[in-house]
Amino acid sequence: MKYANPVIRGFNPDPSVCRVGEDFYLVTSTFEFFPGVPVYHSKNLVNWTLVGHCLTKDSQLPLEKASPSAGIYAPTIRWHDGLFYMTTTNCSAGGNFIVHAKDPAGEWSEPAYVAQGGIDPSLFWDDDGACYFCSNAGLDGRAGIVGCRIDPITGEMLSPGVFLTAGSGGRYCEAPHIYKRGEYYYLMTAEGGTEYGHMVTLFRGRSPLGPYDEACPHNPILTHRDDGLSPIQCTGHAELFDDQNGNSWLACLGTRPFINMLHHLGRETFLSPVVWNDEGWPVVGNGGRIAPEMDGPLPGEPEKASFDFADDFTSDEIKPGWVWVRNPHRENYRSGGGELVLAGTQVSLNDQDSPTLLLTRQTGAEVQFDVSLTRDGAREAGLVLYYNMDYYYALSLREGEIVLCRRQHGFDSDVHIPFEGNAAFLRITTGNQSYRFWYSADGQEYAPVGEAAWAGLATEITRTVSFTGTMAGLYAVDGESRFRGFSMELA
Ligand code: 6LW
Repeated sequence: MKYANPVIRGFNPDPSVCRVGEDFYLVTSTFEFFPGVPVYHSKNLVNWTLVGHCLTKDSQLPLEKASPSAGIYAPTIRWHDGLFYMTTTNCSAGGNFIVHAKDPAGEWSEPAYVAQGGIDPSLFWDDDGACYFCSNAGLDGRAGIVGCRIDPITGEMLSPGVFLTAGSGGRYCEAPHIYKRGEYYYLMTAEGGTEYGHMVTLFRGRSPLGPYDEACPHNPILTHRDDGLSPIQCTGHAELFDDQNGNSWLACLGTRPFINMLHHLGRETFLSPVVWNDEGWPVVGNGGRIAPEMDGPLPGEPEKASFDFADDFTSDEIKPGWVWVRNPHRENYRSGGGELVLAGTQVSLNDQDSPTLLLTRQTGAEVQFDVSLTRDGAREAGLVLYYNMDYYYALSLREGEIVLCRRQHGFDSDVHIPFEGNAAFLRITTGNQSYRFWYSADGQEYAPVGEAAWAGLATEITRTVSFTGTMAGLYAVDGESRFRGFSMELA
């Protein structure tokens, strides 16, 4: 059966998957955004529905003053004996922890913190019921993967950390996952860093804590590092799993650089079929590469997928699919009756804090965003393309003017257009690798405000290392504003 990659579009990196019967659950990392760690469900591995988040309470996910691309790093989801477990790292507060739940849609437990450091924690249960934990903690000055036995409910380490592997020679050996297959324990890692040299490597041994001294002869089992012309790049950080029919699959992160060597939609989730060779090693996709269109024995017929998003604000709840930056002040967001009321505070989009800002992932490069608003008391309110507090394009309605602010880490450029009135329609379209910004008084005739390059929101141009992707959002500063009819439509 043919299907299209990526299967989950927009900023959704570090996929981890578990299966319960015929149901698959997938989680991704969320950094400074809240709620943390979305849980997607699928029956056919191609169409994924957001069913909830693992970290929905401030007590589970303290993000106060979290730096951009700090917060929640790669998660692992597992199911064992009637319970779901998710382990991840809060790089801003507390380090590695495990939460558990009966229902993956929530609620999940409070975090059980784990003493072992490093990022990319992972859990593995052996046939005897013993649970193992591994992360890229390094040991005695040696970088690499370290594992121990653990109590997954309390987070208590039940054995000292043991060095499992340093990888195959690439930098940043991380993303460890242990699997048992036949007589072997397999340890999969990512190496090379999450950028253009990213890769997935595999090792095996005879016990869960190693030694993992046999490397896959065709390592790396997945990489696009030598395939600069591929529309998919940076593939790595993967999960290997079987479906109910015994077919194997790999979910991984990758990027779509719509501009040469620059990507602005974040790292996304891709799927590849896997076959095992006679020596007991997996062959991923097309000889270790994946493609925008692939063919495989899916466990269910794929349906035509839509990656559009819209909200008419008729629900009293903030609709799933919206997220906040850092812990939100929930009283500043009111949805219902066809309107979203945002109560702006003194916190602006530039602050390492919690502005009044509601965001959704941009899922395609060619896209149109629309919203209308009435600026009641807000000093500034509008529609923003937000990468992080240092990189965004904000189209706003202010007293007597429409303003486009293009923020580039201290090198801002603004366009000001006189506009009388308290209500406006705002629109963003795309063309020639740029965003185009528009406004209208009546929702019929739109006038241009200006343009901004996609490249300005690309991960590769951020001044500090960043791991996230462009989101579209609604915001207000210093007073209230009412929004109606938000939509993101892909071309
Ligand atoms: C993640 C690490 C990685 O924890 O990037 O690409 C880090 N892989 O495994 C942030 O997503």
